[in-house]
Amino acid sequence: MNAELDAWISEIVALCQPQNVHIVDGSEEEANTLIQKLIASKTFTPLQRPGSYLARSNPDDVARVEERTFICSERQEDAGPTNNWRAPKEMRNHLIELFQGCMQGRTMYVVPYCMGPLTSPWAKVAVEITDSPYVVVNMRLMAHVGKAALEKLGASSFVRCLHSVGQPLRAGAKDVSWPCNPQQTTIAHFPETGEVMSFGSGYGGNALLNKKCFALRLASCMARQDGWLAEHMLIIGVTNPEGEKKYFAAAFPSACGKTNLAMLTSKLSGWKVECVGDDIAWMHWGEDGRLYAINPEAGFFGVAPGTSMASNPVAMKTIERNTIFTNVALTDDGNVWWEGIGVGKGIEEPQHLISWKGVDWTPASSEKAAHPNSRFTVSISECPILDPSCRAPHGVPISGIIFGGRRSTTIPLVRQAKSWQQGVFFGASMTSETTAAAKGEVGKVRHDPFAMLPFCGYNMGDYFAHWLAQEKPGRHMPAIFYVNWFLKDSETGAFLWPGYSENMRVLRWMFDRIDTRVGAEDSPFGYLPCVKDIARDGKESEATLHKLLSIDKAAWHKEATELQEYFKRFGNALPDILQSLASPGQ
Ligand code: GTP
Ligand code: SPV
Ligand code: MN
Repeated sequence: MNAELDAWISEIVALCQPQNVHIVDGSEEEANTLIQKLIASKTFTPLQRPGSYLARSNPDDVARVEERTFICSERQEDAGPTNNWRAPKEMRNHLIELFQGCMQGRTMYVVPYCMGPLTSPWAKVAVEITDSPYVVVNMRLMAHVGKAALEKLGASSFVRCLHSVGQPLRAGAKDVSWPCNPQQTTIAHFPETGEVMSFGSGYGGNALLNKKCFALRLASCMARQDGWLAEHMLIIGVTNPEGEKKYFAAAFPSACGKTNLAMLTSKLSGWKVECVGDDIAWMHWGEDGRLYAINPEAGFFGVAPGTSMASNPVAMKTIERNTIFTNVALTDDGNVWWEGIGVGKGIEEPQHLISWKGVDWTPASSEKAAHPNSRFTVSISECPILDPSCRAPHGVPISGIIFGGRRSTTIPLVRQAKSWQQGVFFGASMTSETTAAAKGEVGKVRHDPFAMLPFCGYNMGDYFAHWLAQEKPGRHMPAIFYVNWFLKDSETGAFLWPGYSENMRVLRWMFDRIDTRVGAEDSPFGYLPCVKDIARDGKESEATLHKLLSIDKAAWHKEATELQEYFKRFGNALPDILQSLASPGQ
């Protein structure tokens, strides 16, 4: 094995005092054993769906906890004004106390994993140590775990991810189906030493440390140093009726439509979308001057509510088998249910369910049957529209970058940046209403630059500068767009734009803009589409399209003034060009 890994395992065994140690090999037999264990501990309920299971979390452990997530760089200014910071030494001491004996009575799993195709020069191997078998079976679907990763690692150094649910099982104590420790939950990142330590939560990005902790927070620091980009972006291939293909990467905040766009079913004849990834993109410049993206993940961890045959038939097919569902509702015939699942199939709401909390639910219940952040975990290989180049070692060439947020007012359906600088400004100016993907109030507008607010591992001002610095002679800069699917009618509160498969019309406009095959209206806010270029027979009125495509100057002015104020918090780290682009009327 790897000497560094051996030493680290011994160190963690001494600290956490597990009952057993299990080095994960990634085999089928191993997965089956773990699943049997999860069924025995009542963490998993087998479903009437091949190879699929339901897990219900502790109701206090249902989403990422941003206020307990820390960047522990030596200097506070390197974490910047948007991250919680603690001095590494102080945080390490605090965590060592928490981790002391925390795995007593449990098995400690050592999970070597590779992010990115095993054959890719951009792939990275890391190791997660966890006391959660639920985490192991999820990681198995979302990354290449076990022997193959270990072989790729060889004798090299690696990022160390230590995780515990923070609930030791003392002699004679009875275990619970979802052990966790919400009072003490702490997720700490040490970018300078390549470590993550996460204590107390077993859910999603708090516990699957390969995902947000490694592939975004730590990887964004590595990317800054080595001149590449680690981004909260889906990756898709779009093919037009002539058979020409372009790849797009798109950054929307959590629960704002990445998985849905990544699996779009086109209603425009001859147009096709294929999926490379739905959440994270690692992008490097090729020798030909183009930007190439790989998906570091091998699976999806997607939002369940709202997923239906009408909104996302591809996701519905993807999750027909071999899927782990967490915090959805259970039907009386042993299947899954969530709010919105029946749309388009005409399925009626069941008269009885077991809710995500494990209690009886009827249509008269005041609570939701599925948690709004309930999720499915499934291997990307189950996706029926997987792009043929999905595992290409050098990635796919990106022609367009799309930013977007969830805003019920002010931000138009789509705009194109007139330059790379204006595009970076689009990303830096992103705002979105908060969602159930993170603990806290839902529906509150906040700044979420590049959809990276919770995921940038360093000073966001430096991150803006890193993006600006990507533009160099000899490089073919992707076109940049800013979309908003979520505008609402101010009177009825209904969405003005149908979204989902109809987003293909906006993708078509962007595709054609890249080769300037379609015109646009030139404005200080960027290029805006003409109504006729987005319209589709009978879909919505001309008046609605005008509302979607125009800019309310008064609302915009207010927004710009507030943005200038926001930018001030970055102080000297803010590139001058961004402050000047934020001036009203610019
Ligand atoms: P994370 O996995 O948290 O990063 O989320 P995501 O960005 O992948 O979001 P996802 O595609 O799962 O969508 C989240 C929610 O937004 C779901 O409830 C969707 O139904 C809804 N949604 C997605 N696309 C659209 C759209 O085009 N229009 C509208 N109105 N809702 C959408
Ligand atoms: C997100 O919140 O952006 C997610 C879910 O993709 S989690 O993995 O929990 O971060
Ligand atoms: Mn995400």
